[in-house]
Amino acid sequence: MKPASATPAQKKLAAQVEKIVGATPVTDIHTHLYDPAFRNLLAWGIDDLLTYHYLVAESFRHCTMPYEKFWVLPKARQAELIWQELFIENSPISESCRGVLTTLQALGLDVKKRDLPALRAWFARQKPDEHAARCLELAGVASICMTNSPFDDLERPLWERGFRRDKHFTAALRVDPLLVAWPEAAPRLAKWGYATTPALNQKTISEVRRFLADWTRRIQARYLMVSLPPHFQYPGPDDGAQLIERAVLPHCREFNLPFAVMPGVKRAVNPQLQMAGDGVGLSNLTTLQNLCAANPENKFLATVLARENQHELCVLARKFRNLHIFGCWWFLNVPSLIDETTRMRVELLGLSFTPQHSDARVFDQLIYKWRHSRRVITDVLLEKYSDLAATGWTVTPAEIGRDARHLFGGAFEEFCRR
Ligand code: FIX
Ligand code: ZN
Repeated sequence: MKPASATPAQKKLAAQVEKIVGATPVTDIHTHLYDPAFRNLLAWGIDDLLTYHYLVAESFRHCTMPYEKFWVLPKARQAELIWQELFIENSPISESCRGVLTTLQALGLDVKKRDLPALRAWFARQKPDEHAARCLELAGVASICMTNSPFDDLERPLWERGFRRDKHFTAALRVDPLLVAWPEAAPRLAKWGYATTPALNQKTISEVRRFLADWTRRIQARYLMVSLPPHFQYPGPDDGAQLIERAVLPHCREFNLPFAVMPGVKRAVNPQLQMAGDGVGLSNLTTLQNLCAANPENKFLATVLARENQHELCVLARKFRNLHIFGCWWFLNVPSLIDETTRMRVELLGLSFTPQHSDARVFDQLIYKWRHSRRVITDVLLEKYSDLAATGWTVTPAEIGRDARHLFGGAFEEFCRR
């Protein structure tokens, strides 16, 4: 908020930062969106917005229906229940609910009517390709990195068949099943023609590397990625740590790709909530420290789920130039925590990090995720530039533009190019 007593110079700076940060295109480095060629996996429109797993979890704060009865309902009926619980019977003030309204408003819809059938009718008239282009434009997003898993039975066949890539979408090779569930992954690799055994002997390791190389080439991966439970340890005797050491890290060095680690998720804390049932735990970041220290030729991207880990993560990034931290992930993606986290990162790291990714699963969510984050990032930058102005150091519009481009993808690209 601009103080009423702001001087003309302060007002000018505020207007410049607002305009420049607002207009800087974003490279969204982690999403769960797909290239339009993945027709069956595309999620967009009001019912997908309402049945987002963030909203499912919130609706069960109110809904007393047995979980299993909810899950057998068609998507439209689930959406109606969530709408009723979270928007009609309560004011939609949570970040995820507000996000739906920001999105609808940006698309030109009148939210105050609270008319779900009218919203549905509007979405039914949209052509998916045109709608997606409009969402990108309203969000100011230039490029989207997908999450691509060879272990996903819906996704894998399309990659194997091949398709013409959309220039807006880049790919990231997701390897969770390989690293956190090796006993189940090993026979799957064997079925796909890789001579792997559950025992991590030399033959198996070289076959895992062949698998990673094939998929890296096939999808043109920008990085490899894994989410990890809070207690994950590296180095260690466990399969996951062994596979990282002997297959993933040598592979990333060979292809000069970052390895993205996302520690802190406790999967299926409440399995009855299905995808909405994951939780958070405090991670032992000594694991990340060990990864960075023992592998200076590797590059690591990291985002950590627990708020309580954020300060230690910043300090680690000060110590290791092969570590690039990014995003306010999932439960951190709320304005108060984006503000706190971004402020701390700027104060400790300057501009050498990527403040946000959207994690969008529904195309329309790009609009709210980026509008809300842009607002907070703008405010943090303005405050920091104002502090500089108080010392006599004024930033030019060109410098503000350079800084914003850096935060919205430039720093990430530079890190990848190293
Ligand atoms: O592991 C991940 O990439 C997480 O982002 C997801 O699993 C999670 O469900 C999500 O959508 C968070 O925003
Ligand atoms: Zn994600």
